[in-house]
Amino acid sequence: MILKTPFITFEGTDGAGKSTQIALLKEWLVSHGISVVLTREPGGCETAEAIRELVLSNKSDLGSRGELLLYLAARAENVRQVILPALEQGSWVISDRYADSTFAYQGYGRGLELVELMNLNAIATGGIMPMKTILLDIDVAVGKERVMKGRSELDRLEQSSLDFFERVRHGFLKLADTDSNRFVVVHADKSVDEIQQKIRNALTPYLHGHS
Ligand code: Z5A
Repeated sequence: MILKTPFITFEGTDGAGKSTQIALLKEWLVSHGISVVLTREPGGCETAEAIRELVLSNKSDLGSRGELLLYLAARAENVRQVILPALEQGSWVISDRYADSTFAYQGYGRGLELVELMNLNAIATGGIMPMKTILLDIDVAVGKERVMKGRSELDRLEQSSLDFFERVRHGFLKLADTDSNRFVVVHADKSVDEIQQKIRNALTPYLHGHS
């Protein structure tokens, strides 16, 4: 399917600063008269938010395959209920995580077969992939430190080992390397403003003709 308006995703390991950057990007786009719909994964609509609770809960005893299918079920609903309708109405859509999180976390992190994940993801999304993906790349220990600040409890995923997050980070970088037209890799150990400027520079070419 050819998308009329930009569908942008943000990816990265924990604490990379996605939510912070997405909020600033939205302000900037709105100041250019662009209608923006934000979503996140897992989540975005009521059904997918219910799946989010289940998949991130410390009480869930999930194996890799059960976890994978829950992320994909949440995505299918996010695409059907939020992403596609917004794109069809001419809004830009920005998603905090999407398909590349599945490839990086369930593929490189958990060791599930990448080609199978890509096929299953295509079933969940009907083949909808982002126009641009901003990968905020950060040292996993630095990201973890940011996430831990002011938190008394970590969720099921956040409790994974540093080794796991290293594999995920490496996975994201490999994905970016093999699809360099779609990915923009931004080093996330800089100041919030410096990172935001790089993101805006990367998206400036899309401002005209897409508002
Ligand atoms: N997951 C999966 O396995 N498979 C899938 O298919 C999908 C997801 C879709 C979702 O967690 C989990 O599900 C996630 C991947 C997995 N797992 N883990 N672990 P989530 O949505 O709850 O969490 P997250 O996406 O990882 O977000 P986050 O870690 O909370 O962080 P963030 O959005 O990237 O960062 P932030 O909230 O903007 O910033 C974090 C802190 O750092 C905050 O205090 C900021 O003020 C601070 N910050 C931000 N930027 C900076 C800079 N530049 N310098 C210093 N401090 C900063």
